[in-house]
Amino acid sequence: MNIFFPSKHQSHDPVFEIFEDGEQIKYFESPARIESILAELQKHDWADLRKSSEYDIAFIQRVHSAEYLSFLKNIHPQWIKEFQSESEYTHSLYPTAHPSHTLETAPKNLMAQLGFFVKDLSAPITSGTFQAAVSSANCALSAANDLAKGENLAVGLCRPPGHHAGRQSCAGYCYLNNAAIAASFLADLGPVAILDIDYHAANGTQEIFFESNRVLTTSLHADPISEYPYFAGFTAEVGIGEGEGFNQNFPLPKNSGSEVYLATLVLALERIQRFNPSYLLVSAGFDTYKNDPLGSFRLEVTTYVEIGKLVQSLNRPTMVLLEGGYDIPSLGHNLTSLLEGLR
Ligand code: SP5
Ligand code: ZN
Repeated sequence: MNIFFPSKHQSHDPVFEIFEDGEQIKYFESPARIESILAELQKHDWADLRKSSEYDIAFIQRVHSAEYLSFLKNIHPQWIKEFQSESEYTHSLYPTAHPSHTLETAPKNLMAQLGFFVKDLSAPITSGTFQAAVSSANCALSAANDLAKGENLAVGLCRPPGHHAGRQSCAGYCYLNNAAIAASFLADLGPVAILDIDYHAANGTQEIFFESNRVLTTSLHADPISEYPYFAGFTAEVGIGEGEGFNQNFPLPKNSGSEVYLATLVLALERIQRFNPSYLLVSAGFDTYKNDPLGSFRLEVTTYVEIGKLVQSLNRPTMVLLEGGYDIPSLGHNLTSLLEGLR
Protein backbone atom coordinates (compact mmCIF):
# COMPACT_ATOMS: atom_id res chain seq x y z
CA MET A 1 0.00 0.00 0.00
CA ASN A 2 1.38 3.40 -0.96
CA ILE A 3 1.61 5.89 1.88
CA PHE A 4 2.43 9.36 0.61
CA PHE A 5 4.03 12.02 2.77
CA PRO A 6 4.35 15.74 2.00
CA SER A 7 7.88 16.87 1.14
CA LYS A 8 7.55 20.41 2.48
CA HIS A 9 5.37 20.23 5.57
CA GLN A 10 8.26 21.31 7.86
CA SER A 11 8.13 24.82 6.40
CA HIS A 12 4.89 25.34 8.37
CA ASP A 13 5.73 25.37 12.06
CA PRO A 14 3.91 28.14 13.97
CA VAL A 15 5.09 28.79 17.51
CA PHE A 16 1.74 29.32 19.23
CA GLU A 17 -2.02 29.59 18.94
CA ILE A 18 -4.39 31.50 21.20
CA PHE A 19 -7.08 29.87 23.31
CA GLU A 20 -10.25 31.43 24.70
CA ASP A 21 -8.65 32.75 27.87
CA GLY A 22 -6.11 34.68 25.83
CA GLU A 23 -3.27 32.34 26.68
CA GLN A 24 -0.64 31.60 24.04
CA ILE A 25 -0.54 27.80 23.74
CA LYS A 26 2.35 25.94 22.12
CA TYR A 27 1.04 25.09 18.62
CA PHE A 28 -0.34 21.55 18.79
CA GLU A 29 -0.20 20.86 15.05
CA SER A 30 3.56 20.34 14.59
CA PRO A 31 6.00 18.69 12.14
CA ALA A 32 6.78 16.07 14.82
CA ARG A 33 3.35 14.52 14.13
CA ILE A 34 4.48 13.32 10.70
CA GLU A 35 7.95 12.32 11.88
CA SER A 36 6.45 10.17 14.62
CA ILE A 37 4.06 8.45 12.20
CA LEU A 38 6.82 7.79 9.66
CA ALA A 39 9.05 6.25 12.34
CA GLU A 40 6.30 3.79 13.23
CA LEU A 41 5.28 2.94 9.66
CA GLN A 42 8.89 2.14 8.74
CA LYS A 43 8.57 -0.96 10.93
CA HIS A 44 5.91 -2.51 8.67
CA ASP A 45 6.78 -4.15 5.36
CA TRP A 46 3.28 -3.56 3.94
CA ALA A 47 3.82 0.20 4.16
CA ASP A 48 5.41 1.61 0.97
CA LEU A 49 6.42 5.12 2.02
CA ARG A 50 6.63 7.56 -0.87
CA LYS A 51 7.21 11.26 -1.24
CA SER A 52 4.10 12.79 -2.83
CA SER A 53 4.13 13.95 -6.48
CA GLU A 54 3.48 17.51 -7.64
CA TYR A 55 0.20 18.41 -9.35
CA ASP A 56 -0.99 21.39 -11.31
CA ILE A 57 -2.45 24.18 -9.12
CA ALA A 58 -5.62 23.84 -11.27
CA PHE A 59 -6.65 20.84 -9.12
CA ILE A 60 -6.58 23.05 -6.03
CA GLN A 61 -8.43 25.84 -7.84
CA ARG A 62 -11.39 23.54 -8.34
CA VAL A 63 -12.03 23.86 -4.60
CA HIS A 64 -10.51 27.20 -3.52
CA SER A 65 -11.10 30.65 -5.00
CA ALA A 66 -8.30 32.42 -6.88
CA GLU A 67 -8.51 35.35 -4.41
CA TYR A 68 -8.03 33.06 -1.42
CA LEU A 69 -5.07 31.23 -2.99
CA SER A 70 -3.42 34.49 -3.85
CA PHE A 71 -4.01 35.73 -0.30
CA LEU A 72 -2.38 32.61 1.19
CA LYS A 73 0.58 32.87 -1.15
CA ASN A 74 1.21 36.60 -0.86
CA ILE A 75 0.08 37.87 2.53
CA HIS A 76 3.24 37.03 4.46
CA PRO A 77 5.79 38.37 1.93
CA GLN A 78 3.67 41.50 1.41
CA TRP A 79 3.50 42.08 5.12
CA ILE A 80 7.29 41.71 5.44
CA LYS A 81 7.77 44.14 2.58
CA GLU A 82 5.35 46.77 3.82
CA PHE A 83 5.73 46.66 7.56
CA GLN A 84 8.59 44.56 8.84
CA SER A 85 12.29 43.88 8.65
CA GLU A 86 13.82 40.60 7.50
CA SER A 87 14.57 39.60 11.07
CA GLU A 88 10.86 39.14 11.57
CA TYR A 89 10.41 36.35 9.02
CA THR A 90 9.59 33.96 11.81
CA HIS A 91 6.56 35.92 12.96
CA SER A 92 3.08 34.57 12.22
CA LEU A 93 0.07 36.62 11.17
CA TYR A 94 -3.22 36.58 13.10
CA PRO A 95 -6.48 38.39 12.31
CA THR A 96 -7.44 41.24 14.60
CA ALA A 97 -10.67 42.40 12.94
CA HIS A 98 -13.49 40.50 11.29
CA PRO A 99 -15.98 41.72 8.67
CA SER A 100 -19.76 41.60 8.95
CA HIS A 101 -21.50 38.56 7.49
CA THR A 102 -22.70 40.58 4.55
CA LEU A 103 -19.28 41.46 3.13
CA GLU A 104 -18.88 39.37 -0.02
CA THR A 105 -15.63 40.44 -1.62
CA ALA A 106 -12.18 40.59 -0.08
CA PRO A 107 -10.92 44.03 0.93
CA LYS A 108 -7.67 45.39 -0.56
CA ASN A 109 -6.05 46.20 2.76
CA LEU A 110 -3.71 43.44 3.94
CA MET A 111 -4.76 43.44 7.58
CA ALA A 112 -8.41 43.48 6.57
CA GLN A 113 -7.78 40.49 4.31
CA LEU A 114 -6.50 38.55 7.32
CA GLY A 115 -9.84 39.11 9.04
CA PHE A 116 -11.76 38.22 5.88
CA PHE A 117 -10.06 34.87 5.18
CA VAL A 118 -8.79 33.67 8.58
CA LYS A 119 -11.63 32.47 10.79
CA ASP A 120 -9.92 31.83 14.12
CA LEU A 121 -6.69 32.09 16.11
CA SER A 122 -5.57 28.54 15.33
CA ALA A 123 -4.56 29.22 11.71
CA PRO A 124 -1.63 31.63 11.80
CA ILE A 125 0.16 32.30 8.52
CA THR A 126 3.94 31.95 8.51
CA SER A 127 6.46 32.45 5.72
CA GLY A 128 6.29 28.72 4.82
CA THR A 129 2.56 28.12 5.26
CA PHE A 130 1.48 28.31 1.62
CA GLN A 131 4.27 26.02 0.44
CA ALA A 132 3.44 23.44 3.12
CA ALA A 133 -0.31 23.59 2.44
CA VAL A 134 0.25 22.99 -1.28
CA SER A 135 2.56 20.10 -0.44
CA SER A 136 -0.18 18.63 1.78
CA ALA A 137 -2.79 18.95 -1.00
CA ASN A 138 -0.37 17.22 -3.39
CA CYS A 139 -0.12 14.40 -0.89
CA ALA A 140 -3.92 13.96 -1.06
CA LEU A 141 -3.85 14.10 -4.86
CA SER A 142 -1.11 11.46 -4.93
CA ALA A 143 -3.30 9.07 -2.95
CA ALA A 144 -6.33 9.89 -5.13
CA ASN A 145 -4.27 9.21 -8.24
CA ASP A 146 -3.47 5.73 -6.89
CA LEU A 147 -7.20 4.97 -6.70
CA ALA A 148 -7.73 6.40 -10.18
CA LYS A 149 -5.08 3.97 -11.42
CA GLY A 150 -6.96 1.04 -9.88
CA GLU A 151 -5.39 0.64 -6.42
CA ASN A 152 -7.79 -0.40 -3.67
CA LEU A 153 -6.13 1.40 -0.78
CA ALA A 154 -3.87 4.46 -0.56
CA VAL A 155 -2.89 6.83 2.23
CA GLY A 156 -1.91 10.50 2.37
CA LEU A 157 -0.12 11.72 5.49
CA CYS A 158 -1.40 15.23 4.93
CA ARG A 159 0.02 18.04 7.03
CA PRO A 160 -1.21 20.69 7.60
CA PRO A 161 -4.66 19.07 7.85
CA GLY A 162 -7.59 20.28 5.77
CA HIS A 163 -11.14 19.61 6.94
CA HIS A 164 -11.80 22.99 8.62
CA ALA A 165 -10.71 24.93 5.51
CA GLY A 166 -13.58 26.27 3.41
CA ARG A 167 -13.63 27.48 -0.18
CA GLN A 168 -12.01 30.70 0.96
CA SER A 169 -11.22 30.37 4.61
CA CYS A 170 -8.62 28.88 6.89
CA ALA A 171 -9.24 27.80 10.49
CA GLY A 172 -8.37 25.15 13.07
CA TYR A 173 -4.87 24.31 11.71
CA CYS A 174 -6.30 23.95 8.16
CA TYR A 175 -5.51 26.05 5.06
CA LEU A 176 -6.35 23.95 2.00
CA ASN A 177 -9.05 21.28 2.15
CA ASN A 178 -7.04 18.22 1.15
CA ALA A 179 -10.03 15.86 1.28
CA ALA A 180 -12.17 18.14 -0.88
CA ILE A 181 -9.34 18.55 -3.41
CA ALA A 182 -8.88 14.77 -3.68
CA ALA A 183 -12.65 14.17 -3.82
CA SER A 184 -13.06 16.71 -6.63
CA PHE A 185 -10.33 14.90 -8.56
CA LEU A 186 -12.04 11.50 -8.10
CA ALA A 187 -15.57 12.82 -8.68
CA ASP A 188 -14.79 13.06 -12.42
CA LEU A 189 -14.53 9.26 -12.40
CA GLY A 190 -17.51 8.38 -10.21
CA PRO A 191 -19.47 9.32 -7.08
CA VAL A 192 -17.33 9.84 -3.96
CA ALA A 193 -18.25 9.40 -0.30
CA ILE A 194 -16.27 11.16 2.41
CA LEU A 195 -16.30 9.73 5.92
CA ASP A 196 -14.72 12.10 8.43
CA ILE A 197 -13.70 10.50 11.73
CA ASP A 198 -11.74 13.38 13.25
CA TYR A 199 -12.93 14.48 16.72
CA HIS A 200 -14.03 17.82 15.27
CA ALA A 201 -16.85 18.32 12.76
CA ALA A 202 -15.72 18.55 9.12
CA ASN A 203 -17.22 22.00 8.63
CA GLY A 204 -15.00 22.97 5.69
CA THR A 205 -15.61 19.77 3.75
CA GLN A 206 -19.33 20.05 4.46
CA GLU A 207 -19.43 23.65 3.20
CA ILE A 208 -17.57 22.84 -0.02
CA PHE A 209 -19.94 20.03 -1.06
CA PHE A 210 -23.14 21.35 0.55
CA GLU A 211 -24.86 21.79 -2.82
CA SER A 212 -23.43 18.66 -4.45
CA ASN A 213 -25.01 15.23 -4.88
CA ARG A 214 -21.84 13.90 -6.51
CA VAL A 215 -19.90 13.88 -3.22
CA LEU A 216 -21.63 12.55 -0.11
CA THR A 217 -20.18 14.05 3.07
CA THR A 218 -20.57 12.31 6.43
CA SER A 219 -18.89 13.19 9.72
CA LEU A 220 -18.77 11.63 13.19
CA HIS A 221 -17.62 14.10 15.82
CA ALA A 222 -18.06 15.70 19.20
CA ASP A 223 -21.30 17.68 19.43
CA PRO A 224 -20.54 21.22 18.21
CA ILE A 225 -22.92 22.57 20.84
CA SER A 226 -19.94 22.29 23.20
CA GLU A 227 -16.90 21.66 20.98
CA TYR A 228 -15.03 23.35 18.15
CA PRO A 229 -16.00 24.25 15.38
CA TYR A 230 -19.19 25.31 17.25
CA PHE A 231 -21.08 26.76 14.25
CA ALA A 232 -21.47 23.64 12.10
CA GLY A 233 -21.73 19.86 12.41
CA PHE A 234 -25.34 19.61 13.60
CA THR A 235 -27.76 16.93 12.39
CA ALA A 236 -30.12 19.45 10.80
CA GLU A 237 -27.46 20.37 8.22
CA VAL A 238 -28.31 18.00 5.37
CA GLY A 239 -27.30 19.97 2.28
CA ILE A 240 -29.23 22.31 -0.01
CA GLY A 241 -30.49 22.26 -3.60
CA GLU A 242 -29.18 19.22 -5.47
CA GLY A 243 -27.10 18.49 -2.40
CA GLU A 244 -30.10 18.07 -0.10
CA GLY A 245 -29.75 14.72 1.63
CA PHE A 246 -26.05 14.43 0.72
CA ASN A 247 -24.53 15.74 3.95
CA GLN A 248 -25.04 13.83 7.17
CA ASN A 249 -23.63 14.68 10.58
CA PHE A 250 -23.35 12.32 13.53
CA PRO A 251 -22.61 14.40 16.64
CA LEU A 252 -21.73 12.42 19.76
CA PRO A 253 -21.68 13.53 23.41
CA LYS A 254 -18.43 14.57 25.05
CA ASN A 255 -16.50 11.66 26.62
CA SER A 256 -18.02 9.10 24.23
CA GLY A 257 -16.36 5.66 24.30
CA SER A 258 -15.74 2.94 21.73
CA GLU A 259 -19.13 1.25 22.00
CA VAL A 260 -21.31 4.23 21.12
CA TYR A 261 -18.71 5.36 18.60
CA LEU A 262 -18.70 2.08 16.63
CA ALA A 263 -22.51 1.82 16.76
CA THR A 264 -22.74 5.31 15.25
CA LEU A 265 -20.11 4.50 12.64
CA VAL A 266 -22.33 1.63 11.46
CA LEU A 267 -25.13 4.17 10.81
CA ALA A 268 -22.81 6.39 8.79
CA LEU A 269 -21.60 3.39 6.78
CA GLU A 270 -25.21 2.40 6.04
CA ARG A 271 -25.77 5.86 4.56
CA ILE A 272 -22.62 5.51 2.47
CA GLN A 273 -23.65 2.05 1.26
CA ARG A 274 -27.00 3.46 0.10
CA PHE A 275 -25.13 6.16 -1.82
CA ASN A 276 -23.12 3.41 -3.54
CA PRO A 277 -19.91 5.40 -4.15
CA SER A 278 -17.21 4.44 -6.63
CA TYR A 279 -14.63 5.79 -4.17
CA LEU A 280 -14.46 6.23 -0.43
CA LEU A 281 -12.30 8.87 1.23
CA VAL A 282 -11.67 8.63 4.97
CA SER A 283 -10.63 11.87 6.66
CA ALA A 284 -8.89 10.30 9.63
CA GLY A 285 -8.21 12.31 12.76
CA PHE A 286 -6.81 10.60 15.83
CA ASP A 287 -7.91 13.25 18.30
CA THR A 288 -10.67 10.75 19.20
CA TYR A 289 -8.02 8.79 21.10
CA LYS A 290 -8.35 8.59 24.88
CA ASN A 291 -5.06 10.43 25.55
CA ASP A 292 -5.56 13.24 23.06
CA PRO A 293 -5.00 16.67 24.64
CA LEU A 294 -7.77 18.36 22.58
CA GLY A 295 -10.43 15.64 22.47
CA SER A 296 -12.60 14.05 25.17
CA PHE A 297 -13.50 10.74 23.48
CA ARG A 298 -12.10 7.52 24.89
CA LEU A 299 -11.18 5.41 21.89
CA GLU A 300 -8.51 2.74 22.37
CA VAL A 301 -5.78 1.61 19.97
CA THR A 302 -7.89 -1.48 19.22
CA THR A 303 -10.92 0.66 18.35
CA TYR A 304 -9.10 1.86 15.23
CA VAL A 305 -8.70 -1.76 14.07
CA GLU A 306 -12.48 -2.16 14.41
CA ILE A 307 -13.10 1.10 12.54
CA GLY A 308 -10.83 -0.12 9.74
CA LYS A 309 -12.63 -3.47 9.49
CA LEU A 310 -16.07 -1.84 9.39
CA VAL A 311 -14.98 0.59 6.67
CA GLN A 312 -13.37 -2.26 4.73
CA SER A 313 -16.67 -4.15 4.77
CA LEU A 314 -18.04 -1.59 2.26
CA ASN A 315 -15.50 -3.05 -0.16
CA ARG A 316 -14.78 0.16 -2.11
CA PRO A 317 -11.50 1.64 -3.34
CA THR A 318 -10.55 3.65 -0.27
CA MET A 319 -8.13 6.44 0.47
CA VAL A 320 -7.20 7.62 3.95
CA LEU A 321 -6.02 11.17 4.66
CA LEU A 322 -4.61 12.43 7.92
CA GLU A 323 -6.53 15.21 9.68
CA GLY A 324 -5.97 15.87 13.40
CA GLY A 325 -4.49 13.94 16.34
CA TYR A 326 -2.18 15.59 18.87
CA ASP A 327 -0.97 12.87 21.23
CA ILE A 328 2.19 12.49 19.21
CA PRO A 329 3.59 9.24 20.68
CA SER A 330 0.34 7.33 19.91
CA LEU A 331 -0.28 8.63 16.38
CA GLY A 332 1.74 5.98 14.55
CA HIS A 333 0.18 3.08 16.44
CA ASN A 334 -3.32 4.38 15.95
CA LEU A 335 -2.86 4.93 12.22
CA THR A 336 -1.21 1.51 11.88
CA SER A 337 -4.20 -0.05 13.67
CA LEU A 338 -6.65 1.65 11.32
CA LEU A 339 -4.68 0.48 8.28
CA GLU A 340 -4.37 -3.08 9.59
CA GLY A 341 -8.16 -3.16 9.94
CA LEU A 342 -8.55 -1.83 6.42
CA ARG A 343 -6.12 -4.27 4.77
C1 SP5 B 1 -7.67 19.50 12.39
C2 SP5 B 1 -8.08 19.70 13.82
O1 SP5 B 1 -8.18 18.74 14.57
N1 SP5 B 1 -8.28 20.95 14.24
C3 SP5 B 1 -8.71 21.21 15.55
C4 SP5 B 1 -8.67 22.66 15.92
C5 SP5 B 1 -9.16 22.85 17.32
N2 SP5 B 1 -9.02 24.19 17.80
C6 SP5 B 1 -9.56 24.34 19.09
C7 SP5 B 1 -9.47 25.75 19.57
C8 SP5 B 1 -10.25 25.96 20.85
C9 SP5 B 1 -9.65 25.17 21.98
N3 SP5 B 1 -10.31 25.42 23.21
C10 SP5 B 1 -9.78 24.59 24.24
C11 SP5 B 1 -10.33 24.96 25.56
C12 SP5 B 1 -9.62 24.14 26.62
N4 SP5 B 1 -10.08 24.48 27.91
ZN1 ZN C 1 -9.71 17.49 15.04
